[in-house]
Amino acid sequence: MQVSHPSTTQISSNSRHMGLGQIQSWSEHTFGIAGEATNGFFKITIYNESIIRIQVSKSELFDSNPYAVVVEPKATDFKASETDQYLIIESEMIHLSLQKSNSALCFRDHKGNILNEDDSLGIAWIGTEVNCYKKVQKDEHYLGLGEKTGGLDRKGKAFTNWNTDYFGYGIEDDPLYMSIPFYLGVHEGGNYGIFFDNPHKSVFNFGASTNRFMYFGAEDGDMDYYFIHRPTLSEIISEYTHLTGKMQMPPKWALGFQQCRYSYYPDSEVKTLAQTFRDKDMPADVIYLDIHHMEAYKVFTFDGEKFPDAKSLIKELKKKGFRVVVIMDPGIKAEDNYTPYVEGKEKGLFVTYPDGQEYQGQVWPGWCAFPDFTKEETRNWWGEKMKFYEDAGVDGYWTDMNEPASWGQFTPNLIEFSFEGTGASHRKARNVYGMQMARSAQEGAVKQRKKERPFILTRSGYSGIQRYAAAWTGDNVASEEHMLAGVRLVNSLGMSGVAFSGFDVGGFAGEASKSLFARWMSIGAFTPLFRAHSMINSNDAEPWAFGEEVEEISRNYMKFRYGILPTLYSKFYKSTQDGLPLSQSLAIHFPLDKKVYSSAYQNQFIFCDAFLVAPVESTKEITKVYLPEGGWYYLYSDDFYSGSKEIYMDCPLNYLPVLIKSGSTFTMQSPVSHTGEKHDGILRVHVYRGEKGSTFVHYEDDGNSFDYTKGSYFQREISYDPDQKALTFKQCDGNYHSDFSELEIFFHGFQMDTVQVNGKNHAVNQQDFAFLGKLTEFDPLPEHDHPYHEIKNLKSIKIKHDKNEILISGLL
Ligand code: MIG
Repeated sequence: MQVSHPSTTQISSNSRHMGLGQIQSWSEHTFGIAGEATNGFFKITIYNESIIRIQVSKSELFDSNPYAVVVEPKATDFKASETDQYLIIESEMIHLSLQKSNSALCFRDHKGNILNEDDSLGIAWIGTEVNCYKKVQKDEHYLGLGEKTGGLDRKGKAFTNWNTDYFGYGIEDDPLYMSIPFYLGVHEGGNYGIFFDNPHKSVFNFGASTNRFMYFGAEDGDMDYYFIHRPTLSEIISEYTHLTGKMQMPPKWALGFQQCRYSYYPDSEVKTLAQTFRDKDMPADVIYLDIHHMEAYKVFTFDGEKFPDAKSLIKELKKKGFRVVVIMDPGIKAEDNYTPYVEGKEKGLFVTYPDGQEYQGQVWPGWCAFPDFTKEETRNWWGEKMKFYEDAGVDGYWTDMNEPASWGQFTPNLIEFSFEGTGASHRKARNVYGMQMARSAQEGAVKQRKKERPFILTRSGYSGIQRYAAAWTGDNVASEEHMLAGVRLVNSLGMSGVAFSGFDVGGFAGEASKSLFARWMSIGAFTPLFRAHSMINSNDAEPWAFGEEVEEISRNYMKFRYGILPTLYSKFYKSTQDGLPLSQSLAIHFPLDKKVYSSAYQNQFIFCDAFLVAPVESTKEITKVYLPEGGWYYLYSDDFYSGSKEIYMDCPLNYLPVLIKSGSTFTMQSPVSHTGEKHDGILRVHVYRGEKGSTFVHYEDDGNSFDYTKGSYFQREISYDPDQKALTFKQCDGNYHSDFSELEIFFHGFQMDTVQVNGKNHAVNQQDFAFLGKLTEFDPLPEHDHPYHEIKNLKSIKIKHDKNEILISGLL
């Protein structure tokens, strides 16, 4: 067969559209098909019944990214065939056709519904740039794409993936710190996900400046994407994390409240800070040391004056139940007698110009060399250097500036990275750099300490970052709109595999008003990462710095957060298994419900599968809330609303609108001042009457070690079945002895006076109950109106908790 290849000179000099062209030949390989078209090569690989990988390259040697995908294709039944016009490849879930004349792809579900199809322009190049043009399906919505600003629905907008340090970004600005080239498509024909695994600078255009198509593409490299189809978005997100990995179980303390500031120093200030949390009865677990902990901003040092004895300081903080997280920036001061610099230089671990000269950029310490984290040797070396912090007792690491950032914010593209030995320029390596730094921090901490789980928080990242670190959304601004934008960012990150994320509560740049801070704290309590932070030279921004009202509101929500620790911990564990986020945009559950995308409701989300949170500006006293189908209980009073409607709801500053999904269950514990403190041994189980039931998987382990991976955990299903009118605690799994010896079960929305526990009658108690404390009635009158809600006559029982099955029936 005659195949004509354009010469390389022609390609590089011709900056015009060139399609993949006509299919010339094809053949089957173990996991799919591969072949040649007029202008390039293609390979289609069935990863499993719901994932198909599409690769198109100008070279027979496809260029794949070694960093994101962690699984190999698994042997899956598929059928490849050919008609006059098409090549067809089918798995159980996906039917894919490839039009021979122009190589355009069309993905259908097994019923024949079109899920996603190429425009006739298909996959094509413009010089080195490669793009894939897709038809927009009727009423299609686009979701996800990780840390992207803007609305929940990405339609009509274009986004760039190029990790960028963006201080005080606006709520429509792009790009930010992290790149996750994965989006979800939703329309009547079905749901799908596309993960474009090309780390070069890439673009996703969902219809900006064009009404013909949507497209995604990159400056260089291959067209290499994974098409994922399952019926629900949850399953698609799960499959995406099957490809790119799941978060590891964080230490329990990382779920507590975290206090940061740029920067707390000297040591006496840090001690006072810790003591103030305890004195004020505000639970907290983590204190951060920002860049002032270092001597002249040199990583792996403590400033001798500000922190003369970091080890003793950390020891003292630990006694109070605090953990310490230190910041690490990648830049290493280029200074001849500074050991990390000398070593890195000697071992050739730094990024260089193509002629071998060390690359330097300016950051806090002055001119710096940059460790090449795309090289295993560098990652290991950095991990060993962390011994400095490990010896001082540091518990967690915060990898900042890892885009990488430097003054001037414009790294020259020619500098060279190892890219696991294959070599790559900055164009290809930038977007994965931060992720490899976070990886190095995680692996380093695990290697050093062996027994304790580390916590890593990163600013930059790429697809798969969830395996190594939690993420925060960088330098946000103290404004109402930023608070809400942060919720969307977290929800979007969640749809993109990053389950553990948060924003700087209170806003990093600028000054939060009293009400803004209070509202932000209440939203933060329902965010996977609950961390307050603020900028250098800004006013104090601890939860007590805004006056008594704000302090009381903050305390209430901090305590509620600690109350739901058993739920949080269980749901974090669940996420390590299924990859699903803790904060779930309503769109995940109701993708075809247009209301979910409206500007009024796009910020709403479901937290821990039970709490419907409707974030709202602190300046509002009343807000509209959208209640999706089902029934909903107002958290604070148990007032019941039937769903599929919009309601007006009061949102006084002391009550963030939160509703509980009928039929759901969550668990709580007694108040503690930090996650390591012993609770009273009673697991409070809150069950909400509903037409549909649910299963809550309760999970416990020691909270800190890796023993759970060897069976030392306690897990059991708690199932509420409205048809059987029963709540069942299934036989427990695992050999960890539960921390809870008793169960107190609260029945919300139920009427009975007696239940049967394992067949025996058991009287039901009844008392008024409040999730949040009553606010002091300050004199003179407070600035805001503070109503007080209680749940009247809440029914409950108390019983023993052990490993055996418990059946509670007669729930009416
Ligand atoms: O150039 O370490 O986003 O959280 O406090 C600023 C100082 C560097 C940026 C981070 C911010 C941190 C700050 N860092």
